[in-house]
Amino acid sequence: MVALRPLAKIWMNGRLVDWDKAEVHVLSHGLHYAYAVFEGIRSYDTPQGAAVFRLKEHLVRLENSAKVYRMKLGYSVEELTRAIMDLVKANGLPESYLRPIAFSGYGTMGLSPVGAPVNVAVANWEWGPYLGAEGIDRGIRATVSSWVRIDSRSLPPQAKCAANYANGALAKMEAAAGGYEEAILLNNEGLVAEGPGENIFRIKEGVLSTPPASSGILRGITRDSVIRFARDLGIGFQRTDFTREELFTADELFFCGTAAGITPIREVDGRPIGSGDYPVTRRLQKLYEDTVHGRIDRYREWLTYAR
Ligand code: PPE
Repeated sequence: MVALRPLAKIWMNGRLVDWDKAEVHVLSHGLHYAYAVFEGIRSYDTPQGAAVFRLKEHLVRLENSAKVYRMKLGYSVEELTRAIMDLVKANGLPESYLRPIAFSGYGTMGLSPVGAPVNVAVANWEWGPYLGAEGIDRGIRATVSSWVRIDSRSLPPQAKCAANYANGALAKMEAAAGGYEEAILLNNEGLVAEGPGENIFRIKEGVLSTPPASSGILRGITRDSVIRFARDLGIGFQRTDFTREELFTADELFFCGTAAGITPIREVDGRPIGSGDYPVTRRLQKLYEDTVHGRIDRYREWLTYAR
């Protein structure tokens, strides 16, 4: 959670408006039925100024989420790229979290959004690491949730729809009430899926693994970057399901996501994970930090500089 500190502007339906003027009606369709698809993106300070990490991939995922929900965004990836660049410049923060969102607006009521206008907005704000800077350093304590992850027969997890986050919020609140920092959700098969806002990775005997897209997860862009890093660093990697008990017996576990970065998990349901150091996780964390901050030529194509 973060307390929002207003910035100057929000991009809304084609133009930059003052932060306080970016309002919607209480009878907006999407508010009632969660007919909203969104993204979470970050800009980082680099030696060449503010740069947005893997912007194209995030916007393509937004397009795909909209497609699943038969939503017409009305803006192309190029137009949204321009909007995001204009916003980053207007608000002047080199490092920020960016939230594009498309949702059904005011005009009709009833479950079907057909006939309701689609609103598209992008805001940004200052947001430190999702699970805390201390979490990145020391690791966090997680619990396996009693809530089961949504699956593609009910609510397609690969479409980043607001509705999915009701499932995540139940898990997150349950974890917090039990004194844990984050939840791990299992899928309908009882296999590990992901966190409410993060993908999960396991390391055992030097081999990195993560559940496949079919396990009921959002196909994370950070997850994809980590897989590429593993390949480039020569770390063994498998896309494979794992069970709850394989969490407990891992040498290392970590969560990853745009908001969370790469955050080690030091304990699951009271069981310490591995020896408490995270040698493989640390290598990936360092490469990730260097990459997003534009310090590595090899991954420069993942950065879009604000100009
Ligand atoms: N799974 C879920 C369910 C998820 O929401 C995220 C992003 C990820 C995996 C990681 O995806 P990616 O960011 O592309 O690597 N969660 C966003 C935070 C959600 C929230 O607002 O809370 C994020 O990290 O931006």
